[in-house]
Amino acid sequence: NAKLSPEQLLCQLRDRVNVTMIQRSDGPFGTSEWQQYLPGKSLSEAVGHLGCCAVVSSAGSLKSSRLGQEIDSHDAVLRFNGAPVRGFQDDVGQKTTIRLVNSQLVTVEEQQFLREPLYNTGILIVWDPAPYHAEIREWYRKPDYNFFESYKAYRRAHPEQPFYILNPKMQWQLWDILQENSLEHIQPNPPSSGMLGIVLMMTLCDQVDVYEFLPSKRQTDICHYYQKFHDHACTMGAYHPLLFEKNLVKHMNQGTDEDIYTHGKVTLPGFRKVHC
Ligand code: NCC
Repeated sequence: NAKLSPEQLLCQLRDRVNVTMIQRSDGPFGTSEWQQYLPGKSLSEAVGHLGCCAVVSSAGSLKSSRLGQEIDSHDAVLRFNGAPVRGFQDDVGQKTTIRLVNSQLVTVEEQQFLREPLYNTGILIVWDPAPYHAEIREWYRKPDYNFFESYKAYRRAHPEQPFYILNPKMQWQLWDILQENSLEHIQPNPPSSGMLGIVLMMTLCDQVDVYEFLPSKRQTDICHYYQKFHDHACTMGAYHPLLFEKNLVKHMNQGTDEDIYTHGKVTLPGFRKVHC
């Protein structure tokens, strides 16, 4: 499963995955109505220059990890979907700089998304599965979940909180690299929020420490650290090509296997630190 060296792989990711947020210049978002909703500042302006960043997966293996302090010592922390910090600080920390959420959560769990104070901290980014290499216009007409009205409602309720829409082109640019670097055929579904978030942070930070994406010795069938629900697919993948994502991340790890085993921790360089 190692067609490219780790260095070559990092260069491919840096040069072929275009991580951008939807802007006014993106076709259907050029209307005067959308002008009021899309944030005025770019994401990089909103976060500034970030040194060391942490990506916190939602895996059950974070439970009893006591990684909270280490996670909070980073300049920025990325979390996913409805992953809480209240009541779990010892294991996952309390800082949330960016929260990446999927469009299903924003649409289907709309009432909770609009009401739950958990979402009011940090910068929000929503992503939606798009058809393979679709143009923005085509995706806009047929999103996987029609989250746009819920996005607008949230923006009206919280106009000061930065809230971006991830440009969907990135998911398939990343998927292509996953496919090219695995021997098996991968189902054509977009990468998980976790994998998208890792690459997002590699564009913003000098270094990215990822926690419990590659499971530690605490590996468990419990899906999330914040729920009692058991499902092996959460760690291994069903819809998302999670196993392939994890293989790719393992291949690029600049930390030690010991750190994976004890802390579930992988260290990746930011793209600014990658020289091709
Ligand atoms: O579970 P989820 O993911 O929110 O987890 C966020 C990311 O953490 C990594 N993870 C999670 C659990 C685990 N045991 N091991 C892990 O490595 C994954 O990288 C994952 O992406 C998603 O990717 O958006 C997902 O969202 C949930 C769900 O929609 C949200 O939690 C909102 O309720 C999906 N679950 C279902 O639809 C039932 C999940 O498949 C993917």
